Amino acid sequence: MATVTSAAVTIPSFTGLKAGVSPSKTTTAKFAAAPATAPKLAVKASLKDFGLAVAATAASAILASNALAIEVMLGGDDGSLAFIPQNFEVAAGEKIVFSNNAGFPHNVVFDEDEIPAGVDASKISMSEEDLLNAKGETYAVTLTEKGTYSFYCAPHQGAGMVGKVTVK
Ligand SMILES: [Cu+2]
Repeated sequence: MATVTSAAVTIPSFTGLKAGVSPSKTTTAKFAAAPATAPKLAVKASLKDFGLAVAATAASAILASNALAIEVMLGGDDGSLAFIPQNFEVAAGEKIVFSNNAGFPHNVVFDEDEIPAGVDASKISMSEEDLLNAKGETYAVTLTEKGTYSFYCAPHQGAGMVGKVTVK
């Protein structure tokens, strides 16, 4: 009940401020006030859409740090032993970040018989004994040779934890 009331009060007051401020500033001194008014309005708008603004900032921060990147989860929230997504495409040179999620330990091993000719599986794989043991641990790889690559999780290959990526 309290939240509904405060929301109902807050939103009209924002609207009231915006409607009241912008015309009076602009008419008073067109050239001096106009540049000052625009940033103020922008700030109010971002406050009003605070949740959206935060989400957008987080997303752009991630994009900025990995200009091109795709994230693949290791293990589903439902306990499934799988790569999610299991079959996907990337651009040549796009970073693939495997992120440990659930049902670990996991790892990422490319199948030397199911990768493009000339690619060294050992250079793009984790070693079979190397495992991601905690949630949030990652293994990142960048594939530059076009073609299809099959990979698996050594501990769970028998349980069907396999995946495929097509580099375009
Ligand atoms: Cu696994």
